[in-house]
Amino acid sequence: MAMLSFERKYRVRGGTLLGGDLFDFWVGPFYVGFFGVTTIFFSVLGTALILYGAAIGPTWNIWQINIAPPDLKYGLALAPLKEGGLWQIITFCAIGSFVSWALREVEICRKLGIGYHVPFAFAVAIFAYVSLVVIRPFLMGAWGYGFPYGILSHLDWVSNTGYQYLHFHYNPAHMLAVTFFFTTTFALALHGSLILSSTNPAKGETVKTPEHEDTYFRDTIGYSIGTLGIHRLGLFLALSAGFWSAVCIVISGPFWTQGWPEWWGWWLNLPVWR
Ligand code: UQ2
Repeated sequence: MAMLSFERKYRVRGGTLLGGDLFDFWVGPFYVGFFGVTTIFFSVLGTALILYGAAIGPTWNIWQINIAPPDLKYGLALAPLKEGGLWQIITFCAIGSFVSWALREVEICRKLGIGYHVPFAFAVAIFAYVSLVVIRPFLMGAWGYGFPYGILSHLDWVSNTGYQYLHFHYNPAHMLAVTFFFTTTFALALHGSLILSSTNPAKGETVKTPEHEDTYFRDTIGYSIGTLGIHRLGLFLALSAGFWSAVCIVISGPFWTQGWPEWWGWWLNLPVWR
């Protein structure tokens, strides 16, 4: 296994949020910690329940397996196991394991003495998921508004939910989210291609420095954001995509019940047109 020379210096005790020294050890290259234990617990239990849900379902066709949330009539109550209760426990396990993983990341950051950027970024992804299966269903008054766990079934849910608002692309927060997703891929294409080109020079030439990378973009578009800057920009773009995704679905229903095209009536209704 890789054992970098500086690992000995940073693989230290302490920095734990919970459990003190109790779980403060490694298994091979992996830090355990209290939240490593809870991650394993929730992910094993959740996965087992998904397999059980598939086993009591009508198919093993990987595309068609579906674990549905409860009927709307159950509101925010617990549903019988085979009528959405399974979905509720699986959702609880999913959030339990995602949050455990984020907190394990926090503990590792504390050991290393680095910032919390990685767990913070992961927390935004968790927020996007929680907005779909907890926040919006809670605001709408029924767990049944959560999305089903299945490959095709969750795509159908997205399609149906979108058409309930006539044309989801008119949702301004959705517009922002899509634009941030596209800009993220654009920035990563610029960055990945630049790094690969400078680290894979022509035969007989040496690997190039960031000076060459800066100069490439100054020569082509007159501006270079820099080696640190591109990573700050990438993080900002990616987090914004996740954030506006969460906003665009949470406002659909709880704060806007008409079709999204109608929302643009505010523009047509401006007093300046009269
Ligand atoms: C850059 C730079 C890098 C990069 C990239 C750029 C040396 C290795 C990709 C160029 C990026 C710019 C100009 C920003 C583009 C803006 C948006 C919104 C996509 O300058 O510095 O470091 O990887």
